[in-house]
Amino acid sequence: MKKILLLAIAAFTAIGAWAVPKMPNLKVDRIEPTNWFVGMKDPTVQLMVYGPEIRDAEATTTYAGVKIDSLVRLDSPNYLLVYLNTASAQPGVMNLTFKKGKLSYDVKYELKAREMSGDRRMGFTNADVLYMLMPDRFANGNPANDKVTGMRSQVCDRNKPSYRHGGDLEGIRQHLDYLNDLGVTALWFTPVLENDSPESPWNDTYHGYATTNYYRVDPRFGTNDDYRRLVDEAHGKGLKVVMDMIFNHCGFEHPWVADMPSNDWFNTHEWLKESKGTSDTRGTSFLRTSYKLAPVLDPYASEFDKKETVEGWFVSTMPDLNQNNPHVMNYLIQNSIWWIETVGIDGIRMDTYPYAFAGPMARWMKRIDEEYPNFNVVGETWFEQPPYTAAWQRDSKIAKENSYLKTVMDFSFYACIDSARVEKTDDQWRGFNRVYNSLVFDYLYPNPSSVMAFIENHDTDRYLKDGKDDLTLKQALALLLTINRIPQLYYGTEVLMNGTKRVTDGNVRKDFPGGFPGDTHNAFTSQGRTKEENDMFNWLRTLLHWRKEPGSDVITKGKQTQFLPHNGIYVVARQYGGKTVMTIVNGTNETATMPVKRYAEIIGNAMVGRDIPTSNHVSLVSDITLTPRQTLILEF
Ligand SMILES: [Ca+2]
Ligand SMILES: [Ca+2]
Repeated sequence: MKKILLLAIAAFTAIGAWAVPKMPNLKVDRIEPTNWFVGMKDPTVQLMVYGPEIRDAEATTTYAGVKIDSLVRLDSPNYLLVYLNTASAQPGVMNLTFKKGKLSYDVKYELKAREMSGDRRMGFTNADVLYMLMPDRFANGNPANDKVTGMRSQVCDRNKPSYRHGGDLEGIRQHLDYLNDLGVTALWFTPVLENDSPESPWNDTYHGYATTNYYRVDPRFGTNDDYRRLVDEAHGKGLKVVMDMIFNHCGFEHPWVADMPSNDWFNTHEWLKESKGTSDTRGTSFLRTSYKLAPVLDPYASEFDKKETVEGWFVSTMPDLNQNNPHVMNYLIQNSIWWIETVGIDGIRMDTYPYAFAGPMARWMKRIDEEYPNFNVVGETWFEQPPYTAAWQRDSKIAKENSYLKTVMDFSFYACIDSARVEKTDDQWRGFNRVYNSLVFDYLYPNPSSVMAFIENHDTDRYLKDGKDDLTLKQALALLLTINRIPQLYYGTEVLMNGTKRVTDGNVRKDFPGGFPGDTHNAFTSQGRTKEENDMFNWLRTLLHWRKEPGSDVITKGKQTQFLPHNGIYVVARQYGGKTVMTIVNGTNETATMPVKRYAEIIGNAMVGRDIPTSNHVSLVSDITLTPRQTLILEF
């Protein structure tokens, strides 16, 4: 009896729900891109319109020169894609009218004049030295934005290595003179876009790789206007800015996750669920990527392995975007152009490059090249064998398809230099032999001068590990800054910052001393630095400033010659316009002798060389004796 009554109530409730007519609704919550630009080589733009049940609306405009090419209705009722053609439009605020039955909704949409024309000086080359930093960990210029009301995380705690520490764009802006004094020429900082995720032990958000809004700087770093101001001031001081972007995935709290625009917006995979049954902490089915990039280029790779790498999620909080959906890719391509036009960035560092679908990524690179021929993009290609990374560089003869990616990262150099730090250079495989053997493969790169090298970054141990050994650090930096590469430094190397990932990634992402309120140790000033820090800073500063001199085109254009390590000593030379630079490193912990006759083809008639960092003069007519782990960068 009781059961029947309950059923009756349920039936009544259901009928009641049917009986109440639904209020018709038509409203636009947001449009992305938030504005667009006229004068682009490709005049079409995809507007992603967000609004409850907007999918079934019609869209019109009466703005002169703008034509609506098509409307694309996705699986979710709450998005509508409007493709505009702006070929003959003038800058101004256009009207867009959305209509559904008798309902009508008007919005204004701005078409700005294009600011960053194709011939503007931009991009970065081997004449630059990139300085990579993490905004949360470099300097806190505005303690008022450390916690922002309304954000999901309200934690800012410098005692916790995996939580936010309060650094921001203002902190970077306040230290541009420090960076200029050090002598770097370009800044790459980890992503600055909104990462509005809850804080949890598995979900640190300070690193910025889980975007929740592609058109907004995270308010804990500042505003979009702050970003523009920082770029403008950096340019005023001769510093370029490289923006870190992620096309492979977004953050779990991006609105696309709760309300998927289309069923194939993300790579979700029923087939993977069945085969591995993985689910994340929130119960969402997903498959983690294997983190193995080999299958992407492996001629023998199984379809399973390829899919797992490219379509698996990076982590449970980073849903994997499906770039094969052309609307997803249009969204991402436009987003990169929007930031170039809006803040004037000089380059992009693309995260997890081979984890995204290669074809659509190549389409992106071609589009950027068409709009900004001088622009440069470096892709994170984390594989430690040069034949792999070489295949990702534009115009590679060993790739199946052209990536059109101008710059790749040299993880081989990183791995070799890391091993050479502790290994004696003796047989033909160990120590600096590794670096020699790695550079051999430059015959595979279409453009070795456009490969980016580094000795550490935010994802690796610090070069120094837990030590402070500046002798091997100087060896690594001397090679990094004189071989045929675009060099990239990591913040704090200049003041001997160390740490390993053994316990937490936060240990390789420590706060820069002096960047935070209450710091008693201030490494931003020579007075605040210790003697050891000043020794390292000044050594590097001298080398970086020398590298910027007009006469240093021996570095950018010079022919490179390397000698097989002999007596434990590794020598690489660069020569151009009658000038020679010879980088000499003693890869042993003993005194070693360098017989000058062996290097006669480089030394020629020169009698003496000047060591660039110390200005000491070294005779080239008699054999050179090197102290344990000594470095010389001789110019003659
Ligand atoms: Ca702050
Ligand atoms: Ca992917």
